[in-house]
Amino acid sequence: MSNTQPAFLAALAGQNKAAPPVWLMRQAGRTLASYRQLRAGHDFLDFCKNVDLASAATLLPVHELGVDAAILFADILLPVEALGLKLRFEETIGPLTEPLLNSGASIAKLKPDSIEKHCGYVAAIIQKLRANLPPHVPLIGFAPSPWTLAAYVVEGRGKKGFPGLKKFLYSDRNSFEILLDILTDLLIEYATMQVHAGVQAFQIFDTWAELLTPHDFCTLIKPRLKKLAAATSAVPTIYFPKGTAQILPNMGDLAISGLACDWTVDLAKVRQLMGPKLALQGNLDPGALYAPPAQIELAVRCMLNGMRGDSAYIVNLGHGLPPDIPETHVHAFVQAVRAWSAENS
Ligand code: 1CP
Repeated sequence: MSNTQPAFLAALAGQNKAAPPVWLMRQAGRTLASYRQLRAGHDFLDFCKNVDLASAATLLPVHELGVDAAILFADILLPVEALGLKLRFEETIGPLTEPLLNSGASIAKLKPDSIEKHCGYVAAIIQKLRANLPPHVPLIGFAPSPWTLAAYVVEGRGKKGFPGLKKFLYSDRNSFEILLDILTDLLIEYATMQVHAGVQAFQIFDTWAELLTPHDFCTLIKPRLKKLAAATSAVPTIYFPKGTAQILPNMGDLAISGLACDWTVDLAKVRQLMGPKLALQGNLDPGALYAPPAQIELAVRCMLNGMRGDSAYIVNLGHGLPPDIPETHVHAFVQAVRAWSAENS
C-alpha cells in the first residue's frame, strides 16, 4: 500500500499505509567515513556555518544509508550566539559556552539580539536542502528544549549530573525561571525561522529532561514546551524527552505530533498508554549497534514485530548514533528494517 505523502510525514499524521519509515538521530556524524572526510580540516562551528558543507553533510546519510528523512546538520547550541554568548566546540569535550549564566546578575547582563543576524545561515542551509533533497525525503529541523539548553549555558559545558544547573535552580528559582523564559523566546524565534525557511517537521531535543523531578517537569518545562511547540505547529513536531519513562503519561497534552522514546521503554506499552494518534519514534538502544550485524537484524525484527501494523510508527534509535559504531553496522540496521518491511508488506 502507498501514501500520498512521504512515509515519514504520513506516520507523523498517523496515516502511514506503507512500510515504517526509518532515520537515525545523529545519522550525519562521525560514524560516516564520508562525514569525517568532509569535516577534515574544518573547525566544527565553521563547518556548521558553511552553507555548502552543512548541506552536503545533511545529504550524506540520505544518499549512503537510504534513510526516509534528513535532519538539518547543525547543533543544539548554535542559537546561543544570538544571546551574545561565546560558543566553541572542543573535539574531545563538545560545546563550551561563556560567560556562564548561573546567577540573576549574569542573566541581567544579557542583550538578546536577532536570531536572523546570528543564525541566518541555518535558514540558508534549509533553503539549499529543500532545493536539493529528493521529494520523498522530508527535512527535519530541530532545537533543544529550553531546559536542555539551560543545562549547557548554566554549566558552560556538558557535565555529569549538571551540578551547577541544580544549584542555580534550587538556590534562586526566580532568576532561573527568567533564564528559561529568555531561552524559550530565543528558541521560538529560532524554530519559527526554520519553519519559514522550509523544514517539513521539527524535533525538540530534551536530552537532559531526565535530570528533573516529575513535579518540576510539569511546572517548569511543560508550559514552555507548549509555547515552543505552538511556534512550530505549521509542521508536525516530535518531542524527545530522554530518560522520562516514569512520566510519559504527562506528555499527553503537549500538542505534539510525535514522541521519540529512548530504549528504556517498551514501545507497544507506550502505544497503549498514549492511544493511537500520537506518532511514536524509536527506540533501539544505540549500543546494540556494536553487536554483529546478525544480532542487529534480530533486535530490529523484534522491535518491528512489536509495532506491526502501527500507522504512526517511525523507526529510529533511542538516542544518537555513537561516533565509533562500525559503519557497516549502521547499514545493517537500515537494511534489517527494509528486509522486515519487504517480508511484511
Ligand atoms: O545527524 C546529525 O548529526 C544531525 C546534527 C546534530 C544534532 C541533531 C548534531 C551535530 N548535534 C545534534 C544534537 C545535539 N547536540 C544534542 C541533542 C541530542 C543528543 O543528546 O545527542 C546535544 C546534547 C548536543 C550537544 C553536543 N554537540 C555534544 C554533546 C556534549 C555532551 O554534553 O556530552 C557534542 C559532542 C556536540 C558536537 C556535535 N554536534 C553534532 C555533531 C556531529 C557533533 C560532534 C562533532 C563532529 O562529529 O564533528
